[in-house]
Amino acid sequence: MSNIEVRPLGYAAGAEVLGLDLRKPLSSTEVDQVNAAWHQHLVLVFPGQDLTPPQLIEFTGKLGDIERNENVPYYRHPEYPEVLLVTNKQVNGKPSQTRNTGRNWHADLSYTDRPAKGSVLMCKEKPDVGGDTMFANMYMAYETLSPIMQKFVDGLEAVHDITLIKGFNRRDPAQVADLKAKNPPIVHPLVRVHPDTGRKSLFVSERVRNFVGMTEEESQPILDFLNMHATSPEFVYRHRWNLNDVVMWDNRCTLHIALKDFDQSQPRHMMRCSMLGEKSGYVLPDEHEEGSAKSALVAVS
Ligand SMILES: O=C(O)CCC(=O)C(=O)O
Ligand SMILES: [Fe+2]
Repeated sequence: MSNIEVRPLGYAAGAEVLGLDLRKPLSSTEVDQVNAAWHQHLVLVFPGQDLTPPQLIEFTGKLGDIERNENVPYYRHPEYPEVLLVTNKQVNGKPSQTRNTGRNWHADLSYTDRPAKGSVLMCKEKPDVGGDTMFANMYMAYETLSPIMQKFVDGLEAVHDITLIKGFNRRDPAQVADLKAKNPPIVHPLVRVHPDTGRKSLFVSERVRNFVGMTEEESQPILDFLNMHATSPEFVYRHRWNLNDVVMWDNRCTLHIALKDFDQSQPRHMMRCSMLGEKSGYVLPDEHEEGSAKSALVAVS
C-alpha cells in the first residue's frame, strides 16, 4: 500500500508528489500512480530526493526507455552516459558549455528523429535565488487557438534545427560541426496526438526554422505568433528549485526554458536523464548545409 500524495502547484501544469522514496525501485502500482499524475499535471516535482546517478537512471527507466545522449554526446557523466550534466561548474578545467543549456523555449531533442518523451532533472547545487525553469502546457496552447487556426496548424510540418539552440554557434567549433553532422534539420508534424492521453498538442518551439513548403519569411511571423501564444503566462508553471528536487516533465505536451535569472558566480549543478521518444520525422534532402526553405519546397513537390 503506498501513500502517494499529489498536490497541484499550478493551473496549467505542475504538481508535487509526496510519499515516495525514489532511491528505492518503484512498485508497479507506484509507477501507475506516477504516470496518472504525470498525464494530468505534465510536470511533477519530487522534493527531497538525494539520488545517485544510478538511482536517477533506475527511476527514469521505470517510466520510459533511457536515452543515451548519442545525438549530443557531450557533458555526459563520465561513468554514466545516460546522465547529462547541466552545470555552470568547470568541466576538465574549462568553462562548461552546458552552463547556458535550455535558454530558449524548447522540447528536448526535438532536432532528432526521437524527440524525448520525458526528462528528469535533479538539482544537486543551486544559487541562493533564481535559476528557475519554466514549463508551458502545449495542450492548452493548441486548444485555445481558434478553430480556423487549428485547422491551419493541423496541416503544417515544422523544420527543427539544432543550430537554433540559443548560443549554439558559440560552442566549440569542432563540437558545432559534429552536432550539425549528427543532427541535420528534421521535420516533425506541428500538431501531435499524445500517445497516452489522446489529446492534441502544439509541437512548436524556438528551435523551429520554418514550415515545410513555406519560406522562412512566410514562416517567421506565424512562428513568432505561435511561440508567443504557446508560452503565454497563463499556460506556464515556473519552478523555483530547492536542493534535491527531482522534476520530471513530458516533452510531448510541454515546452520549457531555463532562465538566466541568477548570480552566475554561484554554482548551479543539475543531472538530467531523458526517456527516448517515439521515432518521428524525416530529414529534408539537401538540408544539411543550408537549412533553406528552397530545399523545403523540393521536399513537398
Ligand atoms: O537547467 C534547466 O533548468 C533546464 C535545462 C534544460 O533545458 C534541460 O535540462 O533539458
Ligand atoms: Fe531542455
